Amino acid sequence: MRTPALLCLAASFLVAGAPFRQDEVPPPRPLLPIPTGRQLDWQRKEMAMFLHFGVNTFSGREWGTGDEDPNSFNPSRLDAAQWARVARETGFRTLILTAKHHDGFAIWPSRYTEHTVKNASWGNGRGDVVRELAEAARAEGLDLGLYLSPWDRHEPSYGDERAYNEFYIGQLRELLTEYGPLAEVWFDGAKGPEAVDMDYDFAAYWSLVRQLQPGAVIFSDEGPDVRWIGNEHGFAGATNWSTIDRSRVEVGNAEADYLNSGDPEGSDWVPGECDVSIRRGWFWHEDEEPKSLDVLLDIYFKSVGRNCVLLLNVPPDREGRLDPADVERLYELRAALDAIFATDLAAIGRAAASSVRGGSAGYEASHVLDGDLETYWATDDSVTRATLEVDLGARATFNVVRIQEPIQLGQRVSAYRIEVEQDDGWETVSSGTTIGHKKLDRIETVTARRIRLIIDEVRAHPLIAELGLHLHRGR
Ligand code: FUL
Repeated sequence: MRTPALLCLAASFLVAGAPFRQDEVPPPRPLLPIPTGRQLDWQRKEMAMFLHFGVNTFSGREWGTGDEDPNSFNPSRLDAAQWARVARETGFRTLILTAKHHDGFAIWPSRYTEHTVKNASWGNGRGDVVRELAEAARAEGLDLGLYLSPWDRHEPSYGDERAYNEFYIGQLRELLTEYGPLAEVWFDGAKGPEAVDMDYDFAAYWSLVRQLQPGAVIFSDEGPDVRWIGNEHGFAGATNWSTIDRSRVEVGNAEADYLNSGDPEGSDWVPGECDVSIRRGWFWHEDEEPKSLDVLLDIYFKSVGRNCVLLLNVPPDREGRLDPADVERLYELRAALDAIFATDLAAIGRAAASSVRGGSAGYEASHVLDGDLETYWATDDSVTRATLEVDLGARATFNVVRIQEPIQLGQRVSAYRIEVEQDDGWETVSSGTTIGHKKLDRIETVTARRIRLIIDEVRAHPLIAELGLHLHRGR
C-alpha cells in the first residue's frame, strides 16, 4: 500500500522532532572573540609532543653555532615510528619537530641551502627526518607540526632582510607543500644577543601558511592562532584568558606576564601553549634525566588544567630514538593521568541550578554531567551570579575538580568557588578566576555527597559545559 506523501512528510517531522518541538528559547549569543574551528580542534587535543632533534643532539649544545659539519648528524638507527607510537600510546595527539633550529641545519633535504641532511653521510645523503616523521605520524593517526627557526646562524644571507626573508619563505614553502597536512607551524621568537638586527616578514610567512595549510594553527609569541605562555616551565597563569590584544605583543620581545595570564579585554582569541622539556635541555644530552612523575603531573595541572595546551618536549637521542628513561616516564605519566581521570565521580550525579535559560531542558544543569562539550548549562542573559549543585547520590571521596566552559561561545567566568557539604554546613574547598576549556583544581581530599559551583563574576552570563570530580590516590 502506498502512503500519501503528505502523511510521510508529517511523520518524518515527528520522528525528527522538528518543527513541532523546536525550542523557543534563543541560544546564547557568543561572547566575542571566539575561537576559529582550527583553534578549537587544537585546544581540545590538549597534549602535543615537541621533538628537538638536529646537529645539537650530536654536539651536546643547546644552541648550535651554524658551522657544524653535516656529517655530525648521524643517528645510528633513526626510528620515527617509535616516537609516534610512544606519543600515541601515552596520550599525545600532535608531534612537532624542529625541522631547522637556530644552527640552520635542515633535517630535510632543503633545496635552499647546502647545510642539510643531503650533505650528510647519514642515509647516503638521501635521508629526510621530516618525511619519516610525517609518515610515522600518519600511520599512528597523529597530527604533524613543524618548527622552522627564523633565527639562522648558518645562512649567509641572514641580516639582509630581503634576501633572508626570501630564503626563509622558500624553506617554509617546502615544508608546507611536501609533507602532507600540517596541524601547527611554530615560529620561535628566540634570537641570540649577537644576532644581526633584522625584521622577519612574519606577515608574509603567516599568509603563506594560511594559503598552503589552512588547517594549521600558527604559533608565535603573539599568535595569530596560539600564543607563547611566557615561560618554559610549562606553567600557565592561575588566571589564564584565551584572549589578548595582539598589538601589545612583539615577537621575541614579549611581556611574559601579559602572555601568562592573557587579557580579559583582549580583542583577539589567541590561547596559550605551554612548552616545556621533559629534561633540563631541549636537545638530548647524555647526562640528563627526565623530570620526576610528580613534577610532570604538576606541569599537567598547571598547563592543561589551566586552560592551556601542553607541548612537552621529548628529545630523540643519538640513535634517533626516544631515550628509554623518558619513555618509561611517559608511560608512568599516562598511567597516573588515567588513574585520576578515567573515573568521574560526578557522572552519575544529579545537577540542579539556581537559574536555567528560559527554563528550557536544552540548557538545564544536567548537561554539565553528560561528557559532551557541545552541550552546556546556560542561564538567562541577565544573570551574572549563579550556583550549580550536584548531588552525587551517595558520599564520594575526591580531590580534583574539573570545570569546563563551552569556549566555542567565548570565555566568560572570571571568579568562582567550589563548596562541598559537610556535617556542619557548606565549606569552600577551592576558588579561582578563569576557567576556559579546562580548569583542574587540586583540593584537600574530601568526602561529600553534595558539591556546588558558585559563579561570582562573569564577562557575560555563564555557560558551563562540564563539571567532573576525580580522585588522585596517594596524594
Ligand atoms: C627557544 C629556543 O631558543 C630553544 O632552543 C627551544 O627551541 C625553545 C622551544 O624555544 O626559544
